[in-house]
Amino acid sequence: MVRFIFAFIAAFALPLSAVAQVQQGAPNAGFKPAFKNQTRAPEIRDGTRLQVQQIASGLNHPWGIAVLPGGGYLVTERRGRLQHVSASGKVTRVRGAPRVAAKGQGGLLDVALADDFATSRRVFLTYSKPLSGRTQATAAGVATLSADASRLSNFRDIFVHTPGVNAGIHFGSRIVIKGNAAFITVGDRNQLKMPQNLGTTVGKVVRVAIDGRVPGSNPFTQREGARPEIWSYGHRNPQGAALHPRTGELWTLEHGPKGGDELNLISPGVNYGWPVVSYGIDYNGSSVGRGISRSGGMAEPRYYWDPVIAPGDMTFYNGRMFQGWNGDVVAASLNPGGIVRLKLRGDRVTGEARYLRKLGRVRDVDVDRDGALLVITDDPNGGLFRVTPAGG
Ligand SMILES: [Ca+2]
Ligand SMILES: [Ca+2]
Repeated sequence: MVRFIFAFIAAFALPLSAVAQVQQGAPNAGFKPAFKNQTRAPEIRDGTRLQVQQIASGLNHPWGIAVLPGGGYLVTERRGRLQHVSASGKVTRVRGAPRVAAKGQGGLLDVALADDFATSRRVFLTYSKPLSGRTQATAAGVATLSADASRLSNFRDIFVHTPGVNAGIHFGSRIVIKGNAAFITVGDRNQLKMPQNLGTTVGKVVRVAIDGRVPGSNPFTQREGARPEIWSYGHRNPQGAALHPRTGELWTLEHGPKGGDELNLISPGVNYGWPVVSYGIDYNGSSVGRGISRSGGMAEPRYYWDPVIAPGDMTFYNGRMFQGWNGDVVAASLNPGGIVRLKLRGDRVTGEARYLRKLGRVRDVDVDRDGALLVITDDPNGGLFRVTPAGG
């Protein structure tokens, strides 16, 4: 009888511990986390199963989605086209987008609507802007969308990173609108000295007013030699950003090197550490800088992945369709692909789950008007998909 009980416990206990974390590869860097559940949090096991419906195909490396309040979507294609996708999936080009430097990871990148879009029809785009001397910069601009969604008019920049850099990678480039302010994430453009240098807007999160002026309340407006647009610094390649629906806080997702993708809670004036600290290692296997993951005065990521998820954009689920998901982070993954869900308690992660890896490289994720999830896939024949709970 005793032997039977032990056998029963062993049989029961082993699978439970084996599924405690999301299945993933061995760590690349293997740093010790700074606090419990900073990485490899327990797997969320609430039985959610998902189904996928394709709305549109033939999108060329789509990068950003915006959900139109009257139905339909705007989708950027990296090569430089803005597309309107109707609710039934008809794709038509929107004229009037800016000329882009479609090189490497650069091109037409994010799209967002003004909070008062229903009346103003204002649309924001981010892109890699061609500058003189073969350099480019992450830029953001605003334009007005025609009533029939066929045309943007009066496009003008509200932010251009400085100085221009000749590099085809790490543009960052999410834009998040909060009333009269725009937060724009700017990657390091492969310039390792810039993220810690307050004299440049490369490797930063910036905040500008939606008309392009710099708010006097930004953290470095009084600091001599600092760019006044800077909101936070020490970023590598933040390609995800969203406002928490309850607290209004800005959260970002950032590509690390090999290992060390980060979820950050952004506070003004704070240093997020790149390239001084990282939970990853260089692609060639050597350490980043001095090979340390933390240092005084540099903010810890709220969560990190090692091996990486290669994050695209993120959203906070806020809807009625997915029971138990409200307030959860939903992140796009380019590699291994699909979507990643994180459950939060305050600013700590308590659980992780992954879904839809079969979709491959997901660049953006959003919530549709009825609470369905929307994803776009990064592919020459990319798709726009609606994701809903399976069964019921
Ligand atoms: Ca960091
Ligand atoms: Ca998005």
